[in-house]
Amino acid sequence: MSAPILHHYPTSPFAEKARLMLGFKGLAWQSVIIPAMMPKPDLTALTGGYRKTPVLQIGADLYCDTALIARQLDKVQPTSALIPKDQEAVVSTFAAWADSVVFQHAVSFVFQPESAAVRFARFSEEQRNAFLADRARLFSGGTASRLPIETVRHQWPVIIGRVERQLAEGGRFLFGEPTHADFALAHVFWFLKGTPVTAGLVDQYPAVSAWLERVLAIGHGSPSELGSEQALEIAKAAQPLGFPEIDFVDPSGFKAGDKVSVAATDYGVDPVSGELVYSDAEEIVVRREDERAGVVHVHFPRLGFALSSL
Ligand SMILES: N[C@@H](CCC(=O)N[C@@H](CS)C(=O)NCC(=O)O)C(=O)O
Repeated sequence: MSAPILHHYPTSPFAEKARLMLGFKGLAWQSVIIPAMMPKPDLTALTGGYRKTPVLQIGADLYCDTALIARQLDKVQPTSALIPKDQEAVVSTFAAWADSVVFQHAVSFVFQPESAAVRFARFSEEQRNAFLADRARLFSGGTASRLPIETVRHQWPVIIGRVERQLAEGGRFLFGEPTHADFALAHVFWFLKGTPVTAGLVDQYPAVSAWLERVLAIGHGSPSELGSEQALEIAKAAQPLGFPEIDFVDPSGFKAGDKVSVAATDYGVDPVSGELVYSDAEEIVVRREDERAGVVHVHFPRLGFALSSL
């Protein structure tokens, strides 16, 4: 198996989640730095249109969304499971909540005017406008919308207070050993701590702060740098992986061989078109061909993604 390649950029919270999961697994990985906004021509040549950050590449297989990246890392390296089989429901459900509800709270806090001013301090006016226009496009057409700051302020003590009370009882991690749930929550708090205006939303909770230090101390392992052109060459030279024999029947009647498009439903809803080659209860895989990337399989989680006929 070729080494996992993470397409990411330093300030992305979901990328931080993936970097920590790679560090936790102790895998040798390669790092491709991608632009923080569109266009991302080398990334989308691989994914067929999916633009969110991060994306994990293993040879000619592309894994979109950190929920699926966690599952794939468990397949690559089954020891120290991110999603232990006997905690599947609690860990995956908690992680999905952290990645959506808690993250959306953090987005509203971080982009409130006082905090955005600090975050954008080093941007020129042109860069700031370009970034805001890109993020407006990112959110158009999806179900997610920016939560009002009054709402997130009002609800924050519930969200972080529950975690604080649980951790104050003495657990080093949320559910025993570190799992997908810890990384899904930690990247959101890391995001808040990235700006002095929002850091206090985490710092005033001592048990959460001590837990966050433990999770971040896991680190990123030791990635080696790779250019995006080289990542494309690696994909082109590789064959996509095969699939297990399963008897899953898609509830909407899709079958292997159908021409489909897959898109996130919340934001970043750019569709990826191709041939459905595999689907199970968790995952949807589309085969597509690109001049520069060759034949690739693009993998998506079922949860949070819609499948439609072309
Ligand atoms: N559900 C996705 C969310 C990813 C996400 O929202 N990433 C942000 C960066 S933290 C993003 O894509 N922003 C726009 C961009 O990078 O172009 C996941 O788990 O990977």
